[in-house]
Amino acid sequence: MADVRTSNLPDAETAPEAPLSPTHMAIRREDYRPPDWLVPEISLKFDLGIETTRVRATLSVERNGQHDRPLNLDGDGLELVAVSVNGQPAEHQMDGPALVIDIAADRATVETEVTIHPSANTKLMGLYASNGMLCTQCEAEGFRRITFFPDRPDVLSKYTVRMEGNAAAFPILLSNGNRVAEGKGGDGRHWAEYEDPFPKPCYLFALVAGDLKANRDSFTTMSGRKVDLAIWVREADLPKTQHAMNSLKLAMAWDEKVYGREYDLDQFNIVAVSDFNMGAMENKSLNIFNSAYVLADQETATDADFDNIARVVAHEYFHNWSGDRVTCRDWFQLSLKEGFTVFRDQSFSADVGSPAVKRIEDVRVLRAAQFPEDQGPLAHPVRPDSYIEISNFYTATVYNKGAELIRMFHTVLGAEKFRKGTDLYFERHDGEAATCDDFVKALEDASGTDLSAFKIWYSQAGTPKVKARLDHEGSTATLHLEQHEDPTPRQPNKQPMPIPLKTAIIGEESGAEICPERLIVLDQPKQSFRFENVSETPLLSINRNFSAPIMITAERRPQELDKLAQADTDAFARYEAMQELMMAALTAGARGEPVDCDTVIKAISATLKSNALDPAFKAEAILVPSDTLVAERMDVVDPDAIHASRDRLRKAIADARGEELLAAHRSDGVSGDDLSPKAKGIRRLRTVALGLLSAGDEATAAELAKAQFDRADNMTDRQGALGVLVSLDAPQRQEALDAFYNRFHDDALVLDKWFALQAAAQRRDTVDQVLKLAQHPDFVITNPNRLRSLAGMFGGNHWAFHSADGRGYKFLADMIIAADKLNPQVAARMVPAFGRWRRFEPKRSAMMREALERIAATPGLSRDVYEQVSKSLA
Ligand code: 0A1
Ligand code: ZN
Repeated sequence: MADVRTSNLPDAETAPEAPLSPTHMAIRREDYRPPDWLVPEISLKFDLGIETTRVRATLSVERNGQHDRPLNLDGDGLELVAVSVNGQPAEHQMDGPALVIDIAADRATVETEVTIHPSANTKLMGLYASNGMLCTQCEAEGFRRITFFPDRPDVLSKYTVRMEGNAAAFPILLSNGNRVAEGKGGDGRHWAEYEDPFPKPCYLFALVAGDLKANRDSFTTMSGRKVDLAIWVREADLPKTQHAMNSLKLAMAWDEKVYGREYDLDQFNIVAVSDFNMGAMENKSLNIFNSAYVLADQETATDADFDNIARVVAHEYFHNWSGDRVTCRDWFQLSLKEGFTVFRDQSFSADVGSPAVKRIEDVRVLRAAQFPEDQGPLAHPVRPDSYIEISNFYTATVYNKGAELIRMFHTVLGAEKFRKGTDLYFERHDGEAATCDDFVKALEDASGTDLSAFKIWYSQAGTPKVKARLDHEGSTATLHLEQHEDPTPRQPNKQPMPIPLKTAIIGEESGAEICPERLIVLDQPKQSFRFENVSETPLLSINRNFSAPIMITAERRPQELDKLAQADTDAFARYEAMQELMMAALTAGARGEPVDCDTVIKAISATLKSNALDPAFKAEAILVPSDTLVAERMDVVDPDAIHASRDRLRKAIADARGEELLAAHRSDGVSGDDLSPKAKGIRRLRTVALGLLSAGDEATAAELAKAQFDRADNMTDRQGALGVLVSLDAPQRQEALDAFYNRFHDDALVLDKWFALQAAAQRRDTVDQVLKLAQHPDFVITNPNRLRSLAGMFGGNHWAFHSADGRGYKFLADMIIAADKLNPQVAARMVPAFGRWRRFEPKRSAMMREALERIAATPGLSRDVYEQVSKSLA
């Protein structure tokens, strides 16, 4: 480890940025300066209306340090009515959208009054209207769309909030903290006042006003305090809130047990809204959620939906400590709260479900979303060095790779020392805005371990590639490892990383762990490690449980992988062996080389027949890697060749092992309301087996799928069956789609599934279907969930999006351009589908580039989309 540098990569810092337009300037991490003025207290008064809302803000401001710079308050789209300082009308200037006030004294009271227009707010940032209610989204920079304020996370204030509005339109008025007063006004109006005792950055401010009903419950904390819990939804949705409530209580108990973290206020509210840019938001004591992560029942939500709700409810709750009590100094430190909180929610989901399956799912997400990001033009470190629009950095790198980084600390330190470290971190930085370095320092100080070498994971972008080879002589096996880091944008020269690899040796004959698992840390470009007492032919089991977020190529024969797939003592490594086996066949097929289907078929058959494996694991293990994952392994991507290779392998499996797949498909004995890991596993295997069967005899598979669809007493089976049917050419396809639509068209979240399933269909005419769906009366471009269901889902449908005639590219580019005029944040999140254009065969590569250029040339492009397209083209 001694050789690994942890400095900030000098060559990278001086490398040129993407070309920037003068209005779209980059913000740089190294330019951080503490705030000129602090705002210890703020009082907000809202006169609420859907069309127009009036906001009066009273800020107590304090000069921070010795300087004579004016008070600079961020604003965005605010109509200024009045400004005063210490009660007197004040001189002020506008610097672009910001309000600048010269203040002679070191302290002052500044009052502003503005009007804003929630119903015209299609960006869904700041205060906006959704389904007749008003709600806020302030992370990252939405508060400046509500009032003038130093909108940065290192300005922490105590909030008092008074809301007044029509009692019939807004019977429920909520904000952060405790409700301290309420009353009635004239003209059918009423008001409520809230105080939040914990100083917070403005991105955690929230307000909700609307006609909502609550599912109420309570939780008694470990010190015996009773917390009132409420989940607020429209009345008709109340029956769908119980799973979210159960998840919340589980998360509260888990954070006490595993991290010693207790909830700190008397109330905790969750509100579900149907128009929301992201998943959910951790506003102090008033979490606001995309309704997709709150509402569920057996009829309308799949097992995956239930799991996602538990995960997101826990994630937002965990932010109360990792995010709210300790927040980020600046947005470059975003992973301080997000990477850590994702690690916490992953650990929670593993503990309440099946740890092996959860790890497989997490790694699949990482590979499908983060690895491509890390190897493409939008690659950035977990702690980025610069950004144009911070919303573009809520990425898989900051969240999921950030979580892997925390996991590595956990692995290297062990659970006990890691916990000591987090205890110290929370104690040391409570009430502060901290940095990633502060986090590592707390882990180091509490554990007495030098972690400095690992800090390069924060600053160096790109996925390390490791080659592994195991030699065997006498009773010694030697593992030879080599690491390599490719250049990424603005980081042309890389340094070796410390890579913690959990490694064991399995005996080929005995199938036993002949050298028990040990943690080795590869921290040189090349290194060898010895294993003694090797008494039989050794098989290499490496990066067990995916201990490091890397790509590893181990020299292993198909027969070795087959053996490991059955015998490895680490469940994740068993899954990996199976995936490697399939991946080798798929990439060979895509390159037009001979394919060894037999070993794959044998391994799948053994997995299906095993009595030792549970159904959920079997389903994951036999799932053939997606086109997207295969494309990541190809030097030149030809989507048709990849798709054909995958179809051939699936067909070979279906033809050879139809009976076993049918048995797995038919295995039953669970009812739809059984949400145990076992029941979920049986349902998952049922549909995965059906999917494989559909690659064989289509007509039979269509019958089986339609039977599953018709018989289903739960959404998992129903959606699973429809997901298979949509890709088939059988009469049952349209029948099932129509039946689904007719039954669920009034339920927005289920209708999203109807759009998404068709956008994900593996068919030659998917582009045509998607174009038609974009004209469907139920397609609403202003609703982020609906837009993602159609356009976002289509962008991830590798074969269809990359259709050779370029119509997929045209469709998505048109959608991005149209959406950008309404909601830049959501539009920008669809750009990465074009990001890897350089890796495609020349015809598609040129068309993808043209699509990006056309978006770039659109007049009035938002900062969000501009940053993504200009970096993709650079
Ligand atoms: N902090 C939230 C994510 C989030 C970020 C931005 C948002 O507004 C557009 C909304 C939510 C989380 O990690 O849950
Ligand atoms: Zn988060």
